[in-house]
Amino acid sequence: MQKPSFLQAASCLILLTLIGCASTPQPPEHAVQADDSMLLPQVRTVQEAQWILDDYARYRQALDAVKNNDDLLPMQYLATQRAENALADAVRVQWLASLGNRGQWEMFAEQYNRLPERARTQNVRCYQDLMTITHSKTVSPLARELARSADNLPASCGQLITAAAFTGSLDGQDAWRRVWVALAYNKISEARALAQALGEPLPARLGGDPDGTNAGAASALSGIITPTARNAAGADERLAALEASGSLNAAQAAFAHGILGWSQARDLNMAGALRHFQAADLKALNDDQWQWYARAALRVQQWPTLDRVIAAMPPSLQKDPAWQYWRARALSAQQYTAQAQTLYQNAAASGRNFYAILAQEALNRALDVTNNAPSASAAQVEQILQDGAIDHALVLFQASLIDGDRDMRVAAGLQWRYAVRDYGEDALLAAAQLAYQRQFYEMAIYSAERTNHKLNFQLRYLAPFRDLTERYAGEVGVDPAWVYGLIRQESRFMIGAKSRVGASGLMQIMPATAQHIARNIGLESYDVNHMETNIQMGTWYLADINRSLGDEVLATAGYNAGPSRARRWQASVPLEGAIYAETIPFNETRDYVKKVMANSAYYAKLFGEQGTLKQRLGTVAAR
Ligand code: BLG
Repeated sequence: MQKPSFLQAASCLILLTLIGCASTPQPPEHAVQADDSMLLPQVRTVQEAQWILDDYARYRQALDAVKNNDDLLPMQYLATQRAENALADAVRVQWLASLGNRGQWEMFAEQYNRLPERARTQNVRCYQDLMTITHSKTVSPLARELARSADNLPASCGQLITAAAFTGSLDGQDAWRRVWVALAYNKISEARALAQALGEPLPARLGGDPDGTNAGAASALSGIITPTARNAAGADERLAALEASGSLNAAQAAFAHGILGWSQARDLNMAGALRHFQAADLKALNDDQWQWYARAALRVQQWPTLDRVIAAMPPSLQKDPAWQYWRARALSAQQYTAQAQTLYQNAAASGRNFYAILAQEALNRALDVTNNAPSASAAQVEQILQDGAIDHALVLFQASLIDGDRDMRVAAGLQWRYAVRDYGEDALLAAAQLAYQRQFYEMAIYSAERTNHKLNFQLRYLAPFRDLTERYAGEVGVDPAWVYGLIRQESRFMIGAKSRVGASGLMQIMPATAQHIARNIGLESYDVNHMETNIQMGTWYLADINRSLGDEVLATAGYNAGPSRARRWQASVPLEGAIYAETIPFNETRDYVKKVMANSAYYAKLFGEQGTLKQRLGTVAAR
């Protein structure tokens, strides 16, 4: 084992403990080799490291204070910052939201001006423009643009639109559509405030019959489009009855169809969804609705419809590799081979995502995992260490390992991302190597993934703990490439990872699931955060679901959303794996399954396994 670096030693000293300070990782078989010169002592004093840790403590206090609407601590914290950095941005963003929410405009204006452009969130921008309207009655282009959108916006943007409506400067059609959008997203008070600003308050009881006024129509629409109304029986019939009696105008009825189509598509009632979408106002669809329109056509494999839907999507969505790929499929199903090839090429060139891989396979190209750039030299890695922001991130990371402080590790990640934000490709690869060296695996992957031309697959697809993973995967008979694909997506190899809902460790196991697993494999006491236990439990669970569902795609969905949901999402006919994955109703699980399967394809290739992603996705049996 190599000696701990000065960085490690300093952190340990500061925290007055010598246990748990990580040693230099042993590189996995296929990964870049550690280079002694990367571990040279750094030009940092213990005092400097201590300053960083104290600063972190103040950062936490400032964030807590913001939650309690206390302005003093964030102010003090920001005043002590020596340079722009990610943690300061994070505090300022939270504080600005709190100031905006309380209408503390003087302080807001001062802090907003200090927040770098790139850190300005939509929420904070809306508060900024709300301040302007409040003071000068000037309606911003942002307010007008947002009023035309059908997106679910932060509350501050809702307030901005309402304030703009008060000045009488919004297009009436747009503004009323925003009332309907608010109702569809169950933001009833926002809908009421906006209607009031438009001079037609909504009735106290919503859902009544339309009476020819805007407020009456909105009230009637709410009986169809709010989450409760659209999930209750009879929404289709209510809309049909109002249309038949001519009591909704065309825009109102078409809006309601767009919401019912969206809702039924997410319930996997694709025939109903397509009927509604065909009667919808396409200009009033948001991106999520457009994508569900396409998914509805995809799941029932109506290729000409799918082709038309994608062709009508906003340009930014058409450029999404998912929709390039599916349009290519739709075109090739209709024998438009040449157009399909062009779209496959575009999707294939989009990087290394799920659809880029499928598009490459459609073009008969094998997955390429050859590194096309030499490993970073020791001097390049040493250069990265000179970056103050990297240094800051590493001190936090190292300290976070000592007592397993996850929040501190997250803060270290924020600083790391900030540090590499403008790095060129060589510097990114050197940073990835450095992060790998320090076992800061999530940032090794993050940095390596930011390159577009110079590719290092061993850093992108790290495979630490190889002996353990292969052993447990072998014991339960699952493909180690699949397990790695899953771990990479679950935790980025962070041993102490914990999700917002309480899933733990490398394989992100929930407490109740851990109990179920332990009972089944006869573990009496266990620590789900223990690296080996976590891999043992996770691989057993994956294999168990795979046995009962009989399919890697279903099992991956089941691992994340629960096996019974994965089963419920099967269709009454067999479905191509990619179609099943693309039409999973939960955003988290849909994204997860595509990423796990794409990762697995890369790991399989790196581990020398045969087969394509398409073969791996296979066909999901009928329910
Ligand atoms: C999974 C469980 C399933 C469980 C589902 O939740 O956890 N899987 C594991 O624990 C390995 O057993 O199914 S159930 O038993 O039928 O209920 C549903 O409850 C875990 C998921 C949850 C998810 N990660 C593994 O994929 C998670 O933590 N999501 C939150 C992400 S974030 O923090 O909000 O970003």
